[in-house]
Amino acid sequence: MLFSRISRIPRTAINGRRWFLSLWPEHHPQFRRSENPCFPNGSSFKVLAGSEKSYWGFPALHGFRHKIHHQSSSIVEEQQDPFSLVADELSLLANRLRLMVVAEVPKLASAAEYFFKMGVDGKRFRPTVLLLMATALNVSIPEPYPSGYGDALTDELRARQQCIAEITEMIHVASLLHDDVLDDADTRRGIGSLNFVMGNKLAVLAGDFLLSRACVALASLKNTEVVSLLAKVVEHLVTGETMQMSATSEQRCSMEYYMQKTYYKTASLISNSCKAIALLAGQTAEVAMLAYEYGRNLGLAYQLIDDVLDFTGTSASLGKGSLSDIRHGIITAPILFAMEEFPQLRAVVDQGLDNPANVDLALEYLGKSRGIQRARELAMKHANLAAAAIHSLPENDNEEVRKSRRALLDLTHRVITRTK
Ligand code: GRG
Repeated sequence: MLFSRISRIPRTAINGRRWFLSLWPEHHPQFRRSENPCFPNGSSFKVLAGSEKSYWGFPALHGFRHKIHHQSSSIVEEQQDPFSLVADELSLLANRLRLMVVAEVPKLASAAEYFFKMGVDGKRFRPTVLLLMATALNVSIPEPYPSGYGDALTDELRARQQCIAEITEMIHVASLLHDDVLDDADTRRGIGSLNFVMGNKLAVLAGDFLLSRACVALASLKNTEVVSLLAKVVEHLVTGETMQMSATSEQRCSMEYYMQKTYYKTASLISNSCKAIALLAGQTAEVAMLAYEYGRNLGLAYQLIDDVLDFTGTSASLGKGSLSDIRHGIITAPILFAMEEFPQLRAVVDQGLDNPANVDLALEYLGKSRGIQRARELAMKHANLAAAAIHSLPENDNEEVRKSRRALLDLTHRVITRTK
């Protein structure tokens, strides 16, 4: 079903690389530079090609062929793994990030680079989405432009959009560093958390440092709308975290409160960054809103599944996850749905989940309820809304654009079937 609308797009000539965006502000001198705008001195380095790892514990889907029907004929479109579609660019981005977080003081330098090292740089979910969104929103360059002009503009725009992906990743990692301090976590991404290895003070400072580097990169884009979008995201991260730590009993047991907190903590960053990608491309407010809606719903679906996996782990059975949320007294969608079926669960939660007996009792209620299933269904609803946003984008017959849109649709499916 995901591909139903794509199948209606007429497949005519492929435009090659000469895409153009309607409101390109060509009078701005900063758009003339050819190097990445995040690097004031235009640093250059080797590009590592190829995919470094497989992601998310998904079944390998590299290059499976997806059959879609077009008018009377039946055509086969290559469905690529979304991550491998941008693998080369992700490697480039990872290298640039390592350069962007270099600090003057050695101690700060080693703290700041900690989660940008090869192998511990996470799933790179956000930059993948953003790079795919950048291609998905490209539109063809009108013909009268002199030869080569369109290519230069396209490269400039791509560099600016890559910069958004880098900023987003820096904000994400900064929030992880601070989160681990607040949670007193001892592991992250399979290694010791930075606070555990270097102490709370350095972890907080490294987070601040990453934020400051993200701000400098953001300022270099000289787009105040994009700056305020991402500044808002930082506010949302802090608000979401504070909502979680200061919730009253009433708020902790409210689905509305949980969804708002989830938007702030998880979905705001990806949704507003998707919007920033659209704005840099000079897209209309309608398209920017669709990009935002895609990111918002994908982010919500992602977190809902995260909350399910905390109970189930890779298997479908309850209690196989880390149970980290419930043991920390964090009430998530599965428990909230279980509470609707078994209101007596509220008293168990209120008695305190620092008591292991109450955790066991809560899990018992959850097991008897449809909580896990309903949380999955809610995730599916948001994944479908994300897919609907992609289907609503203006039609485009460029093969690269179509491929990226298919990859974004594919991600909506992967987000709800992931096992880690
Ligand atoms: C310093 C910006 C800043 C904020 C401070 C602590 C805090 C306020 C906010 C915490 C926000 C937070 C860490 C939310 C969790 C978001 C989340 C879903 C993290 C996991 O993301 P993955 O699965 O992780 O993409 P990887 O490791 O793959 O990158």
